[in-house]
Amino acid sequence: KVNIHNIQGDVLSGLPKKTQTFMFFKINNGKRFVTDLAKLAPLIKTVAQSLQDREAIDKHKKEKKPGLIKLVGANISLTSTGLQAVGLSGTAIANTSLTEPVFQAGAVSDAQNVLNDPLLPPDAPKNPGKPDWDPEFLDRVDGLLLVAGDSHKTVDEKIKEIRQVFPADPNHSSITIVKTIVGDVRPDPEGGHEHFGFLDGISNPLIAGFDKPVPGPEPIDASNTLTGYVNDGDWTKDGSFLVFRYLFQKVPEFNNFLQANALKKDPITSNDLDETAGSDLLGARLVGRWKSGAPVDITPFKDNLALANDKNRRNNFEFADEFRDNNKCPWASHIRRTNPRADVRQAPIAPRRIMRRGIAFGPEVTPEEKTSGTTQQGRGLLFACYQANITNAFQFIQKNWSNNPTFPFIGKDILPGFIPGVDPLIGQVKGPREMTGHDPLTANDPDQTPLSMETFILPRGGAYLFVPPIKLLRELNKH
Ligand code: N7H
Repeated sequence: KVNIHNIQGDVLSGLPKKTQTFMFFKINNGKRFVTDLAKLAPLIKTVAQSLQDREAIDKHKKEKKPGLIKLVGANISLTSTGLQAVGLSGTAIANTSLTEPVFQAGAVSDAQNVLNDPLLPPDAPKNPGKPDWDPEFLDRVDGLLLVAGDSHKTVDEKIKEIRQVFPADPNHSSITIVKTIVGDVRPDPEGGHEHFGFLDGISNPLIAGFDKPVPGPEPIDASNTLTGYVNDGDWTKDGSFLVFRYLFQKVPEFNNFLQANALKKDPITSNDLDETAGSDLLGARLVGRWKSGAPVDITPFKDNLALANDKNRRNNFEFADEFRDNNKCPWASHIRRTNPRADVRQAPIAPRRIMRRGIAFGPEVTPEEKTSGTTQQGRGLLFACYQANITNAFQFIQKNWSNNPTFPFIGKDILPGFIPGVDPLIGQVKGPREMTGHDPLTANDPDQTPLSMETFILPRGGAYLFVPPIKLLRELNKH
């Protein structure tokens, strides 16, 4: 059983949100910050409180009351430099989860050396050779305050409360906010859909003993999401690691690409597909789900809204039919890459699972953008995910699965000579961005022409953060 009073709310239940403000900060005075953290602790929403919020929302919906109830929650997390500023480095963190080298080295180093983020040229006037990110993320970032709620007004009120602990004037505050980003759930009918139009937030790991079981992947042990469950006496117990990625999406370009490469024939009837049907089928095969959320492993060639809306069926698949090939769902597709289910049955998958808590940002595509087919305003996903160890989870997914053209390894036995290619959404490679298996008519042909893809998702920032348990926020001054 997990201690729901000691875990920050976004980690397990997720803070309910229509909007979320991310405030990245630097610590000006470590000692004073430690004292301030104890003052901040009562303003931090726990899992127990988030669960109450969710119950209140359910009740409100059941009673068919209009509007949204006023709800807001704040969480805080620290990067490795932030932990250093409060004395949590060296021997102070020996034998705890915090020694993880990838976390210690930080997000910039990982993006540059491991994840293949696009880099600034070697002769760039500023930050040469560093990831091509917004400069604030290349500079020191010590922590993140996030505030999620039903409206900008409620969130701004909570930020005012937080500002009593951390006043805006840096001479009177232990921190300075260096970057603020606001995410917003898209307006209806696109609520819950990310900017490419696909329903998001369907598949997250269920925690054994915490979440209500739903048909689908086996629940995982809490130790895969929460820190401190492996070593006895680890005071990081009930913490977690947060990976944040500031991901811009090129929506008109993505839509044009789907149209230009629209699939031509219905694989069942052999009838010609019109452009819309052909591009929808291609999109579904790149993601592994239709825009509705229905998984192509269950409904490969035609969307199915009843399936998409059925929580007991829409995540209940394994990519494990008798062939296990690219016919129904390409090996490269985004959801098969990021959670390969039975494709990796030989190794434990639980340590790779991430708790995703992203939110969209930026405006809807404008008519001008649609006509010109080019992005003029920034939009995308404020990607956020929680895990007990970044190396085993987020980094592993991005590096060993999404970026790796020869994954899954079972492919070698099933279709010798076949190269699956990279995750069409987030795969980052130095060479050509290609995938195979996109067209059902040639899905398993080792000699097919690969689909050559532009980059549709561009990282512009990121941070690796530790989300302390509530007890540690209160008692850090004793450490
Ligand atoms: Fe992905 N998208 O909208 O197209 N993602 N993702 N993701 N993603 C998923 O099943 C998307 C990103 C995962 O358990 C869905 O809930 C976009 C990163 C994982 O079956 C959709 C971006 C990473 C899953 C998208 C983006 C992941 C998943 C289906 C960036 C990690 C669950 C909805 C802008 C490295 C897989 C659902 C499972 C699902 C999209 C980024 C990972 C629609 C637009 C960076 C683990």
